[in-house]
Amino acid sequence: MKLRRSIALIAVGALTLVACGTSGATPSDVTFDVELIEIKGATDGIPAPEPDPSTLSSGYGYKAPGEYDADNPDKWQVATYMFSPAAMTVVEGDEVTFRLFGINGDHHAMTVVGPDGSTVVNSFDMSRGQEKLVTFTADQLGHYKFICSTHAPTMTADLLSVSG
Ligand SMILES: [Cu+2]
Repeated sequence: MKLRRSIALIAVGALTLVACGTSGATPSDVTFDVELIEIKGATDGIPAPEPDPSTLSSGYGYKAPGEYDADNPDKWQVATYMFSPAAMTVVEGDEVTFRLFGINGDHHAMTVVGPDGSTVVNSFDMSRGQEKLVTFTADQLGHYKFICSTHAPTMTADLLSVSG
């Protein structure tokens, strides 16, 4: 009888731990400073890339040999637009604010898509030198995608919403 009672108490304790989750984090307000940037790399030390990177994404830039540097016909350059940071984590239920700042690129058209594919933040525009605040509640578990359609498909950021 005592053994059965002990087993029952252990089972209840285990179920309680599972039901309460593991991290104990509670939803709060979270702000991420996200910059819209462009990074570039140039060389004349290796052959030019094939295919032309600008055919792979509107987020990739390419200046071919002869186009990049008139004084050096072998030199070429690649570039890409990105969000920095591009990977963020929140607790489900957090009120998330992106404080965006446009550093590179004259124009970006962006949206936020939820884990279920629904639009969480409608498309909005940003220009170089602008700061903009975008706020939404991360009320779904999983990956939110922050997408720039001007430089798709490579200018994206990922916000992972985890269980508290
Ligand atoms: Cu962009």
